[in-house]
Amino acid sequence: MRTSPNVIITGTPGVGKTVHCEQLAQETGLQHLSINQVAKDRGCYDTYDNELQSWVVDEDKLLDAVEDEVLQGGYLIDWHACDLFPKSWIDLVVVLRCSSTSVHYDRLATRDYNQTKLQENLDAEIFGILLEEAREAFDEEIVVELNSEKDDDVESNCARISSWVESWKRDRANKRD
Ligand code: DAT
Repeated sequence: MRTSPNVIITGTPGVGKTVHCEQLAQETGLQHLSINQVAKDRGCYDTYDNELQSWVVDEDKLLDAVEDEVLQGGYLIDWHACDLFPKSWIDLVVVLRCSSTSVHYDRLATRDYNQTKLQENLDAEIFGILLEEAREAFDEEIVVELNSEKDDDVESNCARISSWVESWKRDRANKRD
């Protein structure tokens, strides 16, 4: 049984997954598992999508690559998709949102994205695609939507997630006693 939870931090590119995970790793001691990095380091890429300027991940390879670690518990899983992870691995799914399209645009404009990729990401955020995917893949009570527009949001979101992690650990410890 895990003694530390696994938390998915998901959302459209540019919503703030990396900044949240870095701060949360410090606050909670959970480990930041950047799936982009894992896929790159462990050769989980399949093909390259020229139009979207991105590598397509082989999901089976990726799950095999992280399974042993994630099953130990204590990971912040940082990726734009969440519905591939088995339900039994995951204790909380945080979907970050950027409710201002102009703020989101400004963040993505600093990246080297072509017009198709930029627009696709802005649209995905406007339509809440990743929130919908998370709600379809996991039980509704473990899916939390949090806004990430200002610095203050990062602080309050991380405080909220950290306190959830602490109470999850306390509950688990009590169950073991
Ligand atoms: P992601 O990992 O989801 O692609 P990121 O963490 O790299 O996103 O954030 C993209 C940029 O936006 C980065 O410069 C940090 C900034 N940012 C994200 N969330 C923010 C927030 N709530 N307040 C201020 N800046 C934020």
